[in-house]
Amino acid sequence: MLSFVMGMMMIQGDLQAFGPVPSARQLAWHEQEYYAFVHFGPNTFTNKEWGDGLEDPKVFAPTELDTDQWCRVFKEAGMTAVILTAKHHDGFCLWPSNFSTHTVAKSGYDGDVLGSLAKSCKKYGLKLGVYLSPWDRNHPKYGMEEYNDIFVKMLEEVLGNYGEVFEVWFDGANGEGPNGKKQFYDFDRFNETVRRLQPGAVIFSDAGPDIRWVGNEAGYAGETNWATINRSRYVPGTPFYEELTVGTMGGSDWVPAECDVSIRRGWFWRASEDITVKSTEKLMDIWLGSVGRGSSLLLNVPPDNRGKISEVDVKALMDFRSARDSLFHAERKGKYLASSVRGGFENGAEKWAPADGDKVKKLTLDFGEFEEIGVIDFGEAIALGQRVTGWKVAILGQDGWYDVAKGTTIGRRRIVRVGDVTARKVVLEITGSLAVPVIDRFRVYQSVE
Ligand code: FUL
Repeated sequence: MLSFVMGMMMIQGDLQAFGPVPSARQLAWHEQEYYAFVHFGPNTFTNKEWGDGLEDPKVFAPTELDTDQWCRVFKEAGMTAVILTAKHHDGFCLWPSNFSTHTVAKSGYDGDVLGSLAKSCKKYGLKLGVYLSPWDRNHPKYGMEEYNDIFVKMLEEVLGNYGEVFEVWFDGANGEGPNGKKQFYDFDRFNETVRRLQPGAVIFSDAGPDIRWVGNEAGYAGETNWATINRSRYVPGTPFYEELTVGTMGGSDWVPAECDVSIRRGWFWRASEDITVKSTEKLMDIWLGSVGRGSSLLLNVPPDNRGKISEVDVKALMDFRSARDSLFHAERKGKYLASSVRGGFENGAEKWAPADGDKVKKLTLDFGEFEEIGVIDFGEAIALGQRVTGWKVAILGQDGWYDVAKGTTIGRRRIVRVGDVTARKVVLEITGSLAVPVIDRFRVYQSVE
């Protein structure tokens, strides 16, 4: 049983936080795990990935826009939140902004897409996030200091009028505006605005401050995945791809990675890419490579030109949902037994920290009889910092003991698929750590086809 003393970050016994630890807003974010990205705008109607900002806003004309349908689908898919491209690089605002003429108010659609999504999110119990591209290929003031004021005012509209926002996604792209000029973004002001209006929201950009990009758009975190990096190395627009993917052991800042990827080839919907919608096997591999490595998965599911999530995407999401349900079909409970137990922890419990001097550091789950198992799911108590540098999982099968997996980091969650095997005991061994390892999850499940 972990019991936290507010402010001091101490738990029962003598354990204190090690290194940087997540803030309250980051801890809440870590719980989200799997949520939807929604790229929607004029590009949905022009078959482009990057609109040039010269498009007639009237092209944006969904005939059956239904944000309830989006949210119903996302909820049934097992997602917890939605992040909408409220403004992409073309500058088109999906809310009727007073600070641009390139908005939904001048479009072929009569309504406020962000407002409608905010209502649907409430109705279906999903959190709402917003993507706002600082790069704006339409705004006449882009490239001038005044544009920073305008961007802050847009942020104020988006963050002040639509209820609680859980994440603000600042895209890193910085190209030329309509007059050929580039902008020096005032990120300090942008971030202050988010903190002022939405203190609970995490801020995403290439390197935080709260959440980092994972360094690729394929949806995978590194096999080794530290939630820490050295943030002072970064200035906007210079991502160190390798560090973003893997993090830095002993890094000075808690900035966990978010894995973003699209369910289809492009970020925006187009009919010709229906055949590129990812298979269940691919989505599962991505999920195991993101959520299963202690990261989160931001899966883009773009609405079509009717304004609905298309049938093929809905089917892919539901098939993937049932594949996850089958993987985690039934928990196989047993008795926990540790090689040693630190004062303050109960022996026989899933939450475990070994005593000093324990050279073995093993937590065993004993089913008492042979069981079919398919997946092993474990994690660290990250509120105390990320500690483990090496782990191994072994199984007692009908022919004796054998190793099934080993790795470096654990972090919030590690998921190891073992195929269908028979086991009487499963052992998690900690082979290296920066400080006393603190495990708060060690579960085993039977999978079905
Ligand atoms: C990138 C953008 O340029 C793409 O259009 C997309 O929005 C992706 C998620 O981020 O930086």
